[in-house]
Amino acid sequence: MLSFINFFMKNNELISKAQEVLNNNYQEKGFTIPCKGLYPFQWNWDSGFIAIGFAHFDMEKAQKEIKTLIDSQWSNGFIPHIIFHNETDTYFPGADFHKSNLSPLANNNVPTTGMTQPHVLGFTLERMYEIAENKEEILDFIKTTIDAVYTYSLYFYKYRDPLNEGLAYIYHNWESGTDNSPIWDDIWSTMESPQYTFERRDTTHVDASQRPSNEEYNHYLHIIEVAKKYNYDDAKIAEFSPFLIQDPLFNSMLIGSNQSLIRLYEKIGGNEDKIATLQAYTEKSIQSFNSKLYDEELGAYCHYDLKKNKLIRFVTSSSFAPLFAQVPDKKRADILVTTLLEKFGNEDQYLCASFDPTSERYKPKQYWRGPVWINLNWLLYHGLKKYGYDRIAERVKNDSIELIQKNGFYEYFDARKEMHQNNTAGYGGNNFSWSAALLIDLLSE
Ligand code: 2M8
Repeated sequence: MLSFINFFMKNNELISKAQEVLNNNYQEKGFTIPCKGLYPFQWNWDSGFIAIGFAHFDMEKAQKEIKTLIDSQWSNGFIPHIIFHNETDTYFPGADFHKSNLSPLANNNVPTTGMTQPHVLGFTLERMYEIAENKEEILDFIKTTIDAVYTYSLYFYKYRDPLNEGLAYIYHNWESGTDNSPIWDDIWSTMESPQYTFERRDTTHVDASQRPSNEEYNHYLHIIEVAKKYNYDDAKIAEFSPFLIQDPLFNSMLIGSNQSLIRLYEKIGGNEDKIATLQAYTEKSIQSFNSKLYDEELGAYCHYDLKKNKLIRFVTSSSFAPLFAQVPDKKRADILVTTLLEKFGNEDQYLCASFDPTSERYKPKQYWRGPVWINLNWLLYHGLKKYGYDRIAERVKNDSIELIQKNGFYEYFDARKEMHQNNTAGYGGNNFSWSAALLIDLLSE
């Protein structure tokens, strides 16, 4: 009995701390920064996860977060990756570099980047609905935002799917959210990017050895220069960008968001045309996803390089995101989970490393090249639950909680259990918003 009470006290303490992190990162203009110093603006997919956390204790802030993000939408439905609400020179590259106003379609009210991030807005709205006590009030809010989110979904099918397959491409590694994943290494090795003169800011906030290299930043900047040359025109980007990838995480988020939008439109009533449109696109997406992005030999979904016309044959935490969007049938899901356990699931490892720990490219302390990320764990937890892998889902959830309990609300964590003896195996930024937000959500389950 006593240990049961202790357990609850510990969790309540953790929830209070998580709420404090979110409140401290919340800004007057109605959005939440991912982390003080390191990320001083509003980021697209961070905002979705953050809103889910706020929904548990401050629905007004959760709604504001979504509203502020949606207000940055461009006239073609696109919602950008960073919204530069405020001026600060503590982040590079900022608004002056991205120059969103080169595009005639850009938002006139606020400078942004000209790229996007994984589409989490649809399932964020649905999760907010599930959490809300007052269903009528939250549905009223959803009614005011859902069409913008629907237009965002359609943007991908209209402008990011040149082969008309139902699969969206990304043209920059920052669009993937998994910035310096080893997946991109072979693309960098074929690119001859200029050596730019620039001053990194991220490495003044956190340990430089855990961040991408300057060499990698040259490539990141070069792709943006190509997009700027064509005023962020999607068709031109599809033709000329050296980086063009169909990413399994990105497309799973799009499909998962569509599925949520369908269910929400059904709750609202009417909107049959929008439901039918979403259903048609989603079915097509799932079909192509299974025929094009699955690698039989690896037993996992992979990234597809549209420039080289081939799969990039590595397993990452993104390989399991299709479970969240119910892309595989049960038979294939079984194979996927076997791959997960074989490669990532040793008892001496926390689930789930961001890159295959059995690969030579695995770097357990380096950002998206190996550490565990709480948002990917949250997606994996829900994906596993949807297929009834409850025991493994519980493991992912408990690992996530333990990582935060031991180290604090870090941006990413070492997957190797042996590294956690001194509780110093949380890396990157501290008091990181989505780690706090999703912990609140996981503990509410
Ligand atoms: C990281 O990315 C930004 C660029 O978008 C950066 O390194 O400066 C990634 O982890 C990304 O997924 C995340 O949204 C962002 C803010 O947390 O940081």
